[in-house]
Amino acid sequence: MISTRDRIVVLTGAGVSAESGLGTFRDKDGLWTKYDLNEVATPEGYARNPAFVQGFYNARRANLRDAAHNAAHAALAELQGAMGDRLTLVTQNVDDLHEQAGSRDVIHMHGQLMRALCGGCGHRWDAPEDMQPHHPCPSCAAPAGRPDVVWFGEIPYHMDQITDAITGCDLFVAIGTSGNVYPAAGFAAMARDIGAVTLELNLEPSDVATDFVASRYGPASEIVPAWVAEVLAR
Ligand code: BJW
Repeated sequence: MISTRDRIVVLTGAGVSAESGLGTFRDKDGLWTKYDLNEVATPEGYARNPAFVQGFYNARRANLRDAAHNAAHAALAELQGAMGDRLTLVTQNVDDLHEQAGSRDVIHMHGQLMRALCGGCGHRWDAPEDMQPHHPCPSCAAPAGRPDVVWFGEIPYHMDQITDAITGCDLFVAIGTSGNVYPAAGFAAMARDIGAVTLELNLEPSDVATDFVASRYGPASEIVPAWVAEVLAR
């Protein structure tokens, strides 16, 4: 039975922030039902219409400013407090609600909404409230500022660190992610293949549900605190 003495990797997705009022991507009313992902979440879409894409992310940034973390983020922060470095928290989310709840060293594999990236020199800085196309880089002055998020066709961040954590873990837990987007969707299979226990916590079975040996279904704000309480009690 897994306890706080083991090594745990937690992967979170949009479902962990859904009850904070941030929309998911693929659920009914999700972002990808309202926007064409090819237009707002690919380098090609950005090249076609940078003003539209910057506007999309400016609006997301404004939503995030009004959002507060929920009981699922808080429970994971509590678990990290008890486990220290034995817990690795990887998120696909570009929001900062794990940090708001008190988690540290969160691995943002798809970047961060509140950060900007220079497409020229790679410099990063805090994103202004409203980013415009051709936003000048404060380091190299190139008119190449863009949201520091990972679009389709780009390589997610921190892959070596994530792979190392998964191949050394005793338990891999995926929370609130549809298992639709790779490479994150392949992490459970990677963990299973090295002999780790795999657990899915989600509203409903994900696309990769068969890669998990255990699962619990319900709202993250309920099932995550309940699971964390069990681990802390062992
Ligand atoms: C609840 C809940 C509640 C709701 N409680 N649960 C085959 C193999 C490998 C790769 C590919 C492949 N085919 C195509 C690819 C490439 C592509 C890909 O995966 N495409 C798929 C569509 C097939 N992947 C890429 O391009 C990635 N890069 C890449 O592969 O590079 C190559 C490489 C990799 C590694 C090493 C070397 C090279 C990049 C992917 C970038 C994704 N970017 C986005 C946008 C980020 C910026 C932004 O936010 O705008 O990331 S897309 C979007 O999807 C966002 C998310 O992080 C990501 C995942 O979504 P998530 O979190 O799972 O959300 P949903 O909405 O899908 O699911 C929500 C879930 O929550 C649901 O299950 C609900 O039931 C649940 N839920 N309420 C609990 N209250």
